[in-house]
Amino acid sequence: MTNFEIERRLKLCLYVRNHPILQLPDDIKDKYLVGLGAVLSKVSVSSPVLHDIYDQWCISISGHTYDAFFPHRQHAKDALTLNRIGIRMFRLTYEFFFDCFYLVELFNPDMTGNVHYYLHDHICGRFTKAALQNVRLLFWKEIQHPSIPKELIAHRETNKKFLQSPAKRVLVVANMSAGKSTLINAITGYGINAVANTACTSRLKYIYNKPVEDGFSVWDKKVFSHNNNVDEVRNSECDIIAFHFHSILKDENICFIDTPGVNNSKDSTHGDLTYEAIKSNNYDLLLFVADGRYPGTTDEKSLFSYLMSNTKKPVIVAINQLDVYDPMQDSIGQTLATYESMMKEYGCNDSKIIPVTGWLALLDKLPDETQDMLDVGMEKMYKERFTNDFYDLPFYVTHEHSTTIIERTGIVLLEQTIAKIITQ
Ligand SMILES: Nc1nc2c(ncn2[C@@H]2O[C@H](COP(=O)(O)OP(=O)(O)OP(=O)(O)O)[C@@H](O)[C@H]2O)c(=O)[nH]1
Ligand SMILES: [Mg+2]
Repeated sequence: MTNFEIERRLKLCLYVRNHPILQLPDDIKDKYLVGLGAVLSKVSVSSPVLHDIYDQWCISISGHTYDAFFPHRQHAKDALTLNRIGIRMFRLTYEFFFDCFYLVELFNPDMTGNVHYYLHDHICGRFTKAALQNVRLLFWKEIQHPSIPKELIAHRETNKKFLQSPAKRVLVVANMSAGKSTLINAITGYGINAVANTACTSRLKYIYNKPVEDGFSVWDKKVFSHNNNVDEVRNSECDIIAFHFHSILKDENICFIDTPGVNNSKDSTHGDLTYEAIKSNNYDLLLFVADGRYPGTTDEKSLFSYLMSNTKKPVIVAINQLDVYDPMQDSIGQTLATYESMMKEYGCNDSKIIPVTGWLALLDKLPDETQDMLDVGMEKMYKERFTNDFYDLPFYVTHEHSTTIIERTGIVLLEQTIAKIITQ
């Protein structure tokens, strides 16, 4: 699979909340989904990728998979026969044809012609050919027919928005333990990245947004899987993951790339990976995470100087970990000034600079019931602390006061700034 195909597969949302057959009795659903498997496997020559898409669709509709992904003409024909509930007789023609075209289109948009050919020549009878033509027109010429269920059309539109083009990429770089992984967790709203005090991230990790809530799709050691448990995903060491962000960026076709800290003296491959990624310019925006605890160290200056000589993309400087500052001893204004002069020194005049605390922003976004007691206690204590205007982090840049804690952590301003740059 190419990188774009992997990305496309991961961003796919297959959870369908309002499929018209959801409320029907099990025997009708079973007949329908078994027939769907027969058509999809025939048209795709039993592709494992489409098999997987089909399984997700079945789970979403009936809660389980079917052992039915093999060519079977009679199964396909059965799905189009009349159903009876009480005195009501009906055929699920439009729904069935839509699903056949749609799932094949998600697998490979060039193959919808095969769907039409197979259904038209081998499956349809006299009562169903007109419906087939009407559904075909949607996938061929985007002509909508009133009998095609609106909720299914909406599902397709949602996916289309994200599948047509590659995601905008934000490369996140810093020295070790500046808080890159934590900040990405805070932006996405899930503790998806492993975080530690010691060198933690050892390779590039791609984190994609999905258009709607649909669990976690993971690409791990060249295998695709789907999972609903964030703890399992965090421990899976996967390289690519997609889920719906809990963020201002939730509607953006966007991907964050987490990188290893560059100044790991024990393992220089970490730095090499990140330097290569910076130099590749294969991203749309670079997010430099500065460690606010030690403003402008030699290591930080050296990385920043490398950036300025090697990137052609816009840069945001997020000064992280400002929650550790003490109003009696430290000055956030002073730290900002240190970074502003570092940026000037290396010829960077148009970068945005944003003070943040990724750690508190993440705690604020995570529901209490998913956190341990210690974090809940810390969150409470720090939220109280953040009522002090000293910790109104965006104020140091915008000079406008924010009221909510989440705004005060700076994460909202950071997300807004990212959105503005990638949509320009
Ligand atoms: N107090 C505080 N701690 C933070 C913040 N952000 C990160 N940390 C802590 O700093 C340590 C390092 O955070 P990581 O997110 O793993 O840092 P990283 O830059 O990804 O580190 P590497 O992957 O090893 O380069 C962890 O113990 C985090 O909990 C913050 O905003 N405030
Ligand atoms: Mg990390």
